Amino acid sequence: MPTIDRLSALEILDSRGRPTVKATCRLASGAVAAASVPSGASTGRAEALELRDSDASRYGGLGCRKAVSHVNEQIHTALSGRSFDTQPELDRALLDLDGTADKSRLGANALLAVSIAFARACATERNIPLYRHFADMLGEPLRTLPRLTINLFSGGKHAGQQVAIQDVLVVPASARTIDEGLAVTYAVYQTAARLIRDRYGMRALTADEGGLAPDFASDEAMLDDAVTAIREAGFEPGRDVALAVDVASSHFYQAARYRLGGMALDSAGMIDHLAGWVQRYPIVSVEDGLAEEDWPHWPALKRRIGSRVLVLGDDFLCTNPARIRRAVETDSANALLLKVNQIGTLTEAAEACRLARSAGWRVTISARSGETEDNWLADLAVGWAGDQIKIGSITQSERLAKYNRLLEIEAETGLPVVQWP
Ligand code: 2PG
Ligand code: MG
Repeated sequence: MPTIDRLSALEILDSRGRPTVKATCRLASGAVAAASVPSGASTGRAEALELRDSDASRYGGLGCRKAVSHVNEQIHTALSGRSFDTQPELDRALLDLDGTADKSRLGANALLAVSIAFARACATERNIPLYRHFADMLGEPLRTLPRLTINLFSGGKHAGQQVAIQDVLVVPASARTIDEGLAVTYAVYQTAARLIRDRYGMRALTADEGGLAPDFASDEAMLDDAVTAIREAGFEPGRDVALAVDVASSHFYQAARYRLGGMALDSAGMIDHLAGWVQRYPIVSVEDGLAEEDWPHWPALKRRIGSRVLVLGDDFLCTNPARIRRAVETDSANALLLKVNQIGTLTEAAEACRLARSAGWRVTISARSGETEDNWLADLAVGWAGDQIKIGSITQSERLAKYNRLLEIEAETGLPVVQWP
């Protein structure tokens, strides 16, 4: 039975140069492992609280020294010497110690770093790969590798709001392996970079997740350019390479209106607008098509486009079991975007995953816009049999750490990639 010998943490920097938490867990057996946690920019209001120092003189208040000291002091003191048979037992102890609904006392960043470091130390102790340990946690066999969804263009909060949509992603739909999917995406990305240079006279300047971010004239121009890049790279849009969009509409929803492209649409108008995109473009997934609090209209969105595309909830669901239950009951979506740091422990994220699956939904396992070089996300996506994985673009090391880990897992297991769409 894994017994905790020592828990410690360090403040490190993420891909935006902002502080985050890296925790290390040493077990009595001598097994030791570390894990670091990511951080979002376009966050949902129902997310667990990321504890920041709020000391304006240091990192603009974003320091994580308090969260780090909570691991080094309170969490270490409370948990060292104790044995935890399973991940839920460890996570239960963390939740009890924090005692708040939103993890605001110790910080979701502190709790999650410990939760994942413990999982990784247990995998080390069991002498198995992390993806297998994650699969055991869910009680599922290893089945598939996730289909890639890779950031090509960015707008919204990830690129200074030059257009409303936050991300346009390519889905290498006909690729049979991760390896092939990455090669296809490279071709599309390089073609898009050339197109941006010719059309916008711009070097390939990139947004937070490595997406290209020129001054698109409109959301439709962004989608048109994506289709052109797919075609000019030699692929058939929709058949070889499809598109996914993260509309992230909570971030342009004010006073019951969606403000995009000079329009102010009500919810029915926004649903019409999205249905038009789904008809005109080879889109297979629409994330946060409506705002996180626009509950009354999500069922209509699902009815309208749900037979053709994933109606995917990110800020809408926040990997929160209570919100997912409500969305299942009201038939408001057909897919969950799963980000463990939205909820704060592996056990609660696993419950979110189970709920989505038992409703027959698809699950997309996602990184955050602020990431570290840690690669546990790839193991999680395989272990929890994610249908899709969303890591960002293929140009920055904090993203490539995960893509490269997927390549390793593919070589090691030979598992097939999920057939989708
Ligand atoms: C999202 C994520 C990742 P962030 O909205 O899906 O793209 O962004 O981490 O900023 O919330
Ligand atoms: Mg999103």
